[in-house]
Amino acid sequence: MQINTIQTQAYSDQKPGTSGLRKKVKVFQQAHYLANFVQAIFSSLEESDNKTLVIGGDGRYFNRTATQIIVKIAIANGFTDFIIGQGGLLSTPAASHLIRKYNALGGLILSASHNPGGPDEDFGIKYNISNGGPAPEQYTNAFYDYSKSITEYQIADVADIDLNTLGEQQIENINIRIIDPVDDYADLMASLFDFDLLKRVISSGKLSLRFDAMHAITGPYASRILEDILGAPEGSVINATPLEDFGGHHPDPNLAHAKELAELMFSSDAPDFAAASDGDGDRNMILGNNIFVTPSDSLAIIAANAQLAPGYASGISGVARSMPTSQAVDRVAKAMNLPCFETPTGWKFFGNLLDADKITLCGEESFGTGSNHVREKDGLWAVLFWLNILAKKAQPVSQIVTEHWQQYGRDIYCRHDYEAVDSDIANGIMDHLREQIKTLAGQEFGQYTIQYADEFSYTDPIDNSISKQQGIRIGFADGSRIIFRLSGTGTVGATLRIYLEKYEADATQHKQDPQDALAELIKLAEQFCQVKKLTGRVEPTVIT
Ligand code: G16
Repeated sequence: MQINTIQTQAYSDQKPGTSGLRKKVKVFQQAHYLANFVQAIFSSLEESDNKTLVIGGDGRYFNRTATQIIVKIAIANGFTDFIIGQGGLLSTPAASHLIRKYNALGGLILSASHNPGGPDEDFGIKYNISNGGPAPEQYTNAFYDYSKSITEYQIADVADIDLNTLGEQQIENINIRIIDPVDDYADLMASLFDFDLLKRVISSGKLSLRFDAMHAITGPYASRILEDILGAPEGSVINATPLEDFGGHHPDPNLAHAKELAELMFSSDAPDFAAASDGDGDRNMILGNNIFVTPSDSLAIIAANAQLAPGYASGISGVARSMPTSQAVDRVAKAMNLPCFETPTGWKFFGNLLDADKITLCGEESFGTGSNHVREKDGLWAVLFWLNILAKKAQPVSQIVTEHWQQYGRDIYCRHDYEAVDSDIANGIMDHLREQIKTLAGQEFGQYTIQYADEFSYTDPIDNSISKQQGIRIGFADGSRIIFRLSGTGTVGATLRIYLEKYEADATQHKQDPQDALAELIKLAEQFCQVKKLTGRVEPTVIT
């Protein structure tokens, strides 16, 4: 087999963000752009005898082209065994599972998650390590460093592989397995949840549901598991066919982008339960008849009821949440006498805690929930967990949520995003906040007294690595918080995220609309960061 060495020029913008390298498709289509980054990954990895690689993506535009390029560069770099989802498709949690199950060295996942797809939209690539989780920062920093001075890459001169036909293909000593993307994942889910019970309540219509796959990767997974295996009536999974442009929508499961589903759940036709997932299948949104469950509450409720699912019946070792996620799960952990960790935003920060069995469950406000079953957040897993809880408790979602609040109090929560802000303005806002936090502690603003103001820095308790500048925190004496961060996943300008949280112990106040309950904190946030004044915007781009 001929291996060609191609001369190339370095790009300066290949720094991975919160979750891999995400750019416009047009950026990835520049000469050698993808090849450079893939070579940078392989050249940065330590020598290993393990030559197995998993490859799959969410099916967005450029997925197939990228898969062919990656296979050829991987062959040239010594990989001999490939596990690839049919059609180049794998959900992110399924890819994580395959890396673990087949002891691969790692995997390349092609996705820009919840960002829109299509020739003029976004593409992304990330490397996951042998534990199945996203490469930690020491890896991604090494990829970036290599990419800045790359001069050549290696690529095998072989024909495109057949991505459509299940089974094995051989190119000399190279073994390529095209597998069904859903099979292994469905088996894993059956091992964690009570599928017999779920089959009974779902197929008999006792528990009605709607799942919106948003024309993204979870379509085939949800159709197989919810309809074929668990017996939900045909049509329970909507928008089930993955499309390269997600039907022109943002495959982002939140109240803004899964609007139709949200409207259904607040109408008289609402089923008992509804959920949606994102482009690559790792996020989830949970809804009940007449109620939206915030991701922070969802994590807390799953933790409090974990023993109801067979895979977690023997107990959980601990929990973790990203720093901007509400403190609801902390209250559950305290009551259950479990350790609770606060990590920076990014699933990669949970990996070490999961590997060391310090935690079993973890989650983020950004619609991500997961456990030690894989090393990614997992949308359908969260849906099945909720269905398992609903089936066991035989109560509506709204009752489970309100009773949870009665027991633990409610962390009223919302996030305001200002998208595509000029990067200089956004950086100026953060710099100005950094200045202000030096003197904020102890100051009073209306009913709120500031207890602390700092910039979050994280020391990983397992490997002691330090991650600085992970968001500005303003904490109040009553436990309320305002947090400011710049997103690490956007592809246009900068996205300022403002996270607002207020603790309410009084059950008579639990029905409040978050925007009303948080009104004073929202005003204070603007007073500190002045994003409206500086950008001329009148409201956030998205409220979740
Ligand atoms: C990624 C990360 C998550 C993070 C989210 C938002 O999710 O895996 O850990 O919470 O981005 O990050 P940011 O606030 O920096 O935009 P996904 O679903 O996009 O891969």
